[in-house]
Amino acid sequence: MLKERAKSWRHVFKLDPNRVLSDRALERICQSDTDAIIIGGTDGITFDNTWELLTRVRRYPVECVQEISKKSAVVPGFDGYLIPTVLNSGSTHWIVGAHHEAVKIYGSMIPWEDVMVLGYVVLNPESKVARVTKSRFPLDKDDVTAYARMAEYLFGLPVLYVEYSGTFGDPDIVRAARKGLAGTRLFYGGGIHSEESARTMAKIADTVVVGNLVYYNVDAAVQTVKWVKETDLDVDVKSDKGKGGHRAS
Ligand code: 1GP
Repeated sequence: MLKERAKSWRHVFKLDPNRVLSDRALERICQSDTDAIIIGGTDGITFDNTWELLTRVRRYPVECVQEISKKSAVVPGFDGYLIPTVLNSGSTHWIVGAHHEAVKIYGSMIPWEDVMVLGYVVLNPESKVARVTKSRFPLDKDDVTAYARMAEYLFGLPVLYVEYSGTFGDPDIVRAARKGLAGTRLFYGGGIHSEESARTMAKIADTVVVGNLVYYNVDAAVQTVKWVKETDLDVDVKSDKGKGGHRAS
């Protein structure tokens, strides 16, 4: 089950099929000891460029999953499929609409045990994903804790994804997300570019996602694996279970 395997993800890379990455850089990313590679992006994603990147990643023994952003680009042969739902989207399309269209057509063929839903809270208003999904702002700490509790207790989602895509987030906001979670995993993504940024979010989130850095500083990107994995979750960060550190392994 993908949901079970994802419980051991501490660090993942997200690769964009619409961006250029040399063979040497890809090799270093795939052999970095990251826990998984997510292939996906917001625009320019096609069946062909996704297939091509999957084929290149398949030379290495790393788990590789697709994050689906449109149904025409779904490629068979991944180890699993991540389905985003944007909790603060202003458009039902990005909450349940696209999902309904896809399941209506492909529902009988979907390998459900290899599918996992990610409950996104998009927090960078300047990001492409915020514009495309018509995400609603502003969100304060209480808003984010509420989304976390909804993900956990109302919708039973396996993952809450705090998405700052393209910019480093506010650790207090990420802590507010953590506060609302007990068993749902917390993914953090956005602007990880240095040892300090990697370690800061690794103390708060169960899984740290590194994207953009791969494309402008592959040396630092590879190092983030070590920085994240060496860092323990901060047990003093409040969660609904009243303790931290229980979800990292
Ligand atoms: C994007 O959360 C990921 O979906 C990672 O963000 O590209 O800013 O690292 P960055």
